[in-house]
Amino acid sequence: MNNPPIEPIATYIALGSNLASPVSQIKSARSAIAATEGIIELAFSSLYHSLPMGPQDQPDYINAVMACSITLAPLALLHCLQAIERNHGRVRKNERWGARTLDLDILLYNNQVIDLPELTVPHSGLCERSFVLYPLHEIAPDLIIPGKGAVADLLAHCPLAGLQRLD
Ligand code: 5RU
Ligand code: CA
Ligand code: CA
Ligand code: CA
Repeated sequence: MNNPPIEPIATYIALGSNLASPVSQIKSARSAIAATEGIIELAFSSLYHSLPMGPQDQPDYINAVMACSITLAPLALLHCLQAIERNHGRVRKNERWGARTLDLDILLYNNQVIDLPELTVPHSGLCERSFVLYPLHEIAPDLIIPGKGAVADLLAHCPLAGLQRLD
């Protein structure tokens, strides 16, 4: 058996877009993720408008975070999310951290620490990025990040950096 059934796992997924109607991209991605076999949506944050971090010569972003219950192994989840990115017009460029129609990152997979060439969990940028911490805190205020501490404490040390919650 290549994919033995597993107990449902709590996972948090970050969504981001800054090309081709970002709000529509995020809403469509949410539907596509929830429609995937082996994934059930538990919670979805507000949408947030954010200034680009890293390379700044690109459009502003829309970001959000989704909590799911899943019965997929970590790499199977990653491959599902990459397929959804491609279906939303994501084109991989040589440029690192450039503009994209859709970016889906696995932030957490239960309390597991995963260190594979393709996948690092908890996500490496999680603790410094306001566009991840604020929506994550909105849907999981008591969450502890393995090896990093409480989301509430990380957030208290993270500048908003232009982040705005949309209604
Ligand atoms: C360096 C620092 C590189 C922070 C990256 C997003 C970073 C972004 C996003 C906003 C990137 C990775 N800025 N910059 N939202 N992704 N606001 O989703 F995040 S590139
Ligand atoms: Ca589903
Ligand atoms: Ca990202
Ligand atoms: Ca990514």
